[in-house]
Amino acid sequence: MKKVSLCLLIGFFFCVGIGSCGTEQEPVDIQAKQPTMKLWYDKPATDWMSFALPIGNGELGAMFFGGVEMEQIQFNEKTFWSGNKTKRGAYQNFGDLYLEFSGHDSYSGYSRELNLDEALGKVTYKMNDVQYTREYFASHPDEVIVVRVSVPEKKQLLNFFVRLADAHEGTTHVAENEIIIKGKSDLVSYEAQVRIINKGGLLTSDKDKEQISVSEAYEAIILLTAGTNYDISSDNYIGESEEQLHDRLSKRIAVAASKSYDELKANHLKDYQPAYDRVKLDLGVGFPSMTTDMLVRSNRDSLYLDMLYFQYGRYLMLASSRGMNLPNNLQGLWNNSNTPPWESDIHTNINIQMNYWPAENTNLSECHVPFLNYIAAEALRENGSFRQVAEKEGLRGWAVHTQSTIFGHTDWNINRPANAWYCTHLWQHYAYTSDIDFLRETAFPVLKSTCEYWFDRLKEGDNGKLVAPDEWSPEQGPWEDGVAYAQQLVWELFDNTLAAAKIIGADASFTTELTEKFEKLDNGLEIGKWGQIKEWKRDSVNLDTLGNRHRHLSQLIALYPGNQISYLRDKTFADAARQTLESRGDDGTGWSRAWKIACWARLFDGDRAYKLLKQALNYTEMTSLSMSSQYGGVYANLLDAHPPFQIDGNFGATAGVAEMLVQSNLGFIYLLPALPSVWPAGSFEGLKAIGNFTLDLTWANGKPVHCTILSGSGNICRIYDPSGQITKVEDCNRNVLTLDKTDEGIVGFPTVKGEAYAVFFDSDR
Ligand code: FUC
Repeated sequence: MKKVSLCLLIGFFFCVGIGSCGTEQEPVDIQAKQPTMKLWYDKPATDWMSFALPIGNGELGAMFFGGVEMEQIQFNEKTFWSGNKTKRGAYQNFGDLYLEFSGHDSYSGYSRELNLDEALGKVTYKMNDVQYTREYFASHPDEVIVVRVSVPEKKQLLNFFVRLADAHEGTTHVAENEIIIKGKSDLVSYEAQVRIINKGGLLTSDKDKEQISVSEAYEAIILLTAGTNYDISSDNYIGESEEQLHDRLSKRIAVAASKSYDELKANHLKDYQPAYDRVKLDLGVGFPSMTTDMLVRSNRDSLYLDMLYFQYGRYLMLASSRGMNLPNNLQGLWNNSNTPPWESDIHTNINIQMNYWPAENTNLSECHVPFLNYIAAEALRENGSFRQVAEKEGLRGWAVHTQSTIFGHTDWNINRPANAWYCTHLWQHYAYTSDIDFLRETAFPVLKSTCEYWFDRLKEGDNGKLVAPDEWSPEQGPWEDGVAYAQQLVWELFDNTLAAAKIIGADASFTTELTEKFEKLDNGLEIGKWGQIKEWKRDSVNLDTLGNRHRHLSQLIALYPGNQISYLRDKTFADAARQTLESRGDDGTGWSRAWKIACWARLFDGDRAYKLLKQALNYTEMTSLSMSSQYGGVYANLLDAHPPFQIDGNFGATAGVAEMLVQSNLGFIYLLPALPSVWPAGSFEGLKAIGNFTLDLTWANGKPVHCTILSGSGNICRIYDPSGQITKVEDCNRNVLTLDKTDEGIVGFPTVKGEAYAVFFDSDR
């Protein structure tokens, strides 16, 4: 900090020349030249799942079709669920906003796009020589979805009807410039409001037809907002009365309506872009001339598609996980059914976790927080259902079943190890941010309570080690003691909690018990008959066979997202993990393919990880539910296909790409650990490493050339450099640092919080 001001005193130009300190100027300015990131099409969408395009502000989301005569904007809000504390229920479709442009049947030059750089949808076409333009965005600061329809030169040619359709049996109220729908589900009351602001022309409302017509305008702004009276902090999950909900939404839309379109858009960009722009990826190719559906359908080898799919995951994260303390669900935020597959729920045996795999390392830590706060709220809720699951078994702590809802309801097969898996997310947030207050206040109470659950639950197995009794390997095989899935997750829990206990200085009796139990714990790593990581303890389980292509990789938790298996730790287990992955095959449901990207990246096999990335980008039109491993992939709108649409595969693939570029899970940074041969040169900006380091890197011929590391917390920085490629590290004043090198090839240097360091490489080595 001091050095920043000194630099400012000396003068900006001098500083640029020599490099300065702090975040303002980096010693080596790496600029990834990422082309425009945009999905685009030359036709309107005809199918919601595979063609419509998603926008969202973290809580409120919509899918726009871009129909010319009839625009359909289906929308959702994260808290609109059926069900209650005791009834499972499902995430609900909220409704549709329709804009009907009668007579727009012969048009030309149609384009429909979703620009990720601006989180902005756009539809343009020409009719009778007039250009019609629509823009769509979901504003986080103004809490509304904004649609603008316009024609140039103030030609008063806009004539269309606006309707708001409730996906339930609520009431509709039409006033001069607004439409309101409201009603009640099992527990929550809901309401949506639309406000129309016309420039030129006039608005006429038709109460019978429940629509408003816009006539002879040259511009119209349509604002949409929606919500329910759900409140996670309340005992019964309900906060406001219906009137209070109505007042809140009315105020929200009135404030938004008082702002100009330019102001709303500027607010949106100012909010979105700083977060999205933190990370850039440049693989050396430009924006392609073909539509996105053609790209994914017949040009899957495109490197642009790799960058786009990577950034799409980050876009979807910002669009579905900000604000309220609820995680994005199986479909993130977007759902057009009142009976969606698996209730579009919070699914605990891979899906919800995968949704957050890219949150920390792709520099969207704040998007992780809604999930983390949800975990803390439910795990520690007095008399909450998660605690009751444990209580019923006579245990302390908490546990969940495989399915769960926003009302704490949890059912279907008990999934005890999920509590440990959830805890790894709490720990990761600390590991990446070094936020000790978060660790002490939010994470640790949950970690401790979860450990207590397992202290009570574990028993001594035949091998004298502590094993989790009666467990399942999702989602196949028998229930038995010491299943790899449970052991490996409890191992991560104990490992993380012990580290946390030391950092915050937890009470000695707990730490001692944890240390003892950890030493006795079976770590879930055993090699089986065909050289695999065993999924079950007993050899007689007839599913633990070569060629079992089951979609879950539960016995490989220790490889990814866990940390026990690595070629840098123990070759035998890494080889066994490879054997297991080979046996599972390269197909799978959408999320299964995505998981395999990260697994191969952890085995440092870039080309195989890349093959899986392309497998994840397998074009499909299959929208009905299938458990078969052949149909997984993506739709034309690049939403992941389980099938059906399930967003975990999007997030998993983004995390997988990040894992190919940087890993930091073993106590040091490994740059380009799994670079595929098709990415020989490139650069990235802004990926995060554990210890709160932000990395920019340029590489050529498959090797690092320059790296800039911003130290967010002043931790010691350690980089894996087995072949001695690092020639020097300079601080922001170009002082060459003395490096500490270990026999294992790890180069370390102390850092100062807020300062950037330049790492230079000899790429001939
Ligand atoms: C898990 C998976 C399924 C599906 C479901 C939502 O149970 O095994 O493939 O993704 O979650």
